[in-house]
Amino acid sequence: MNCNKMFCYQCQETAGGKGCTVSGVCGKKPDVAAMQDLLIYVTKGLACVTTRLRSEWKEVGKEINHLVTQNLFITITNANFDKEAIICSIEKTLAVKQELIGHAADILGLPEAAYWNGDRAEFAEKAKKVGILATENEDIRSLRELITYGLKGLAAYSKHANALLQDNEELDTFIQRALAKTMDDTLSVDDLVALTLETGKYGVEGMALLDKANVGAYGNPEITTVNIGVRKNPGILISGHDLRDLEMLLEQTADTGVDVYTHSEMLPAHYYPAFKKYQHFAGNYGNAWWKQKEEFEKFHGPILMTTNCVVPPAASYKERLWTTGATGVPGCKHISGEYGERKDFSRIIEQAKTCAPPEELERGSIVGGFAHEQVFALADQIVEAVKSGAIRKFVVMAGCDGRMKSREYYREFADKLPEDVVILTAGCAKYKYNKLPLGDIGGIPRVLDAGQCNDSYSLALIALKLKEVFGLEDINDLPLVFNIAWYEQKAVIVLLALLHLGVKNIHLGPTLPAFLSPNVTNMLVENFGIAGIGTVDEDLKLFFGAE
Ligand code: SF4
Ligand code: SF3
Repeated sequence: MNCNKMFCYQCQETAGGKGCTVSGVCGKKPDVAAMQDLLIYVTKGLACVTTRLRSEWKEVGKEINHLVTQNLFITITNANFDKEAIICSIEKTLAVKQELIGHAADILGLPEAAYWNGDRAEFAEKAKKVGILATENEDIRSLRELITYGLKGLAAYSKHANALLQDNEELDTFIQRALAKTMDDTLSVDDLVALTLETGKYGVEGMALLDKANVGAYGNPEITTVNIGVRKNPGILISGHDLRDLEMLLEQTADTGVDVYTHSEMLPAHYYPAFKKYQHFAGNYGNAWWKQKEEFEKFHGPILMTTNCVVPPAASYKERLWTTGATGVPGCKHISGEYGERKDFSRIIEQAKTCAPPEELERGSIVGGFAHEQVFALADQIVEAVKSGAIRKFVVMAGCDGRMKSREYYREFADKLPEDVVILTAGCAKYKYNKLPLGDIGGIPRVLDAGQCNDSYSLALIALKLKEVFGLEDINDLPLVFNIAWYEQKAVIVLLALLHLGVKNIHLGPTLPAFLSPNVTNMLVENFGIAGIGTVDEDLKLFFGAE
């Protein structure tokens, strides 16, 4: 199929709940969307080749695994808007693929993506033929995209672990095998459903790998009060999910008179013991990603985006926006650095020294750090509160925040929860309610924040621990409901991981993914009880029997 328009429906804010065809609601333009489509295509081609090489017992180097995960990460919503950077990644991938294909003894049966080669003059034409709509059967397309988006989220988590020098060859092998299978026209709907569930299994492994990497490097998160006001020094704001970048920035800013603030998904960094020694680690500034235009303006100092979510910047602060890793914005400066290398942030620090201190947005503090070990340490207290009836239920409200008005649902839902219900959260969804005065139950805060979206893994471990403590057979017998907000593809791998762990009846909102075809939606409803959301009052009644 030759598709002249862009087509992207990978995130929750997709235009009209169907697909972005003229320009992305996120700001992605058609030419960038086309290069992202081609990058996915050539990466899948490379994955076909590496999967064949592995089947011939040939080794595939770590740098190839890293190239695959980096390419997937680049195409995540709000990560990279820099067409030239994406074209360079396509060229690099093609060169690597051409070299590797020569090592295969047998190349029969490989799809066209494995062979295709071209130069940049041909990229735009080729991209028109390899986008999402190239798969005509809507169920096959739906499952291929569901798997691909899950793999993008998994690649992101895997890359963060790689940055801390933790690799899992089995995980990379799976990512590439699954990518290759999305190009295999002989696979049936049933085969792809099985692959979707297998992706969830590796989702758990990927989050476990990252958890191990984070805890190994920075210690177990612990209960922490984080300042949300400002100090008097100039500051650097660091956003995204990459803790290794934060560590390097904190080291390099020590004794420079420049403070470091976290933004959005970087907030949970404050919960790790290793970062507490930095006196200039000042607090968290602002809210979830989608408010960044207004908040970055007021920050006055440089902003370092380590991962999604980047909103294309206004001219007024573009000079102060820096990217690194998989992120990119045309016209913004990018800090490079390979795994294990020290990134040089000196230019950002020099810029910070010339900037005014951040403008105060709010005052006070928020509390978090309820990852698995911290919650296990409180287990007796929590179990007692459940047994005595002081805590009636838990509600998992992990996931993403976003700009749609319909997401006000989550603030209202949290606000109206019965007072004997505790929220378990992770990801940037929490900004809808983490500053509400929800209080505590016998000293246990009613919002228990485990950390970033990948720390949903902690929530799963906590649920499994409660199941064990209460001697239950099935995780679904716990006094626990799931009301998850999604936006981008990391939430897709979290969802698939929860399905793999046997969690049923997850409510997903504010809307169900546009990439789920009616048949695939039915499959998820029938097998897993997946549902959307209703009104706040309807859902409160459904979950808690409240009026
Ligand atoms: Fe549209 Fe979302 Fe794709 Fe951006 S990432 S183009 S908003 S579907
Ligand atoms: Fe947020 Fe982008 Fe998903 Fe990591 S920063 S949760 S949306």
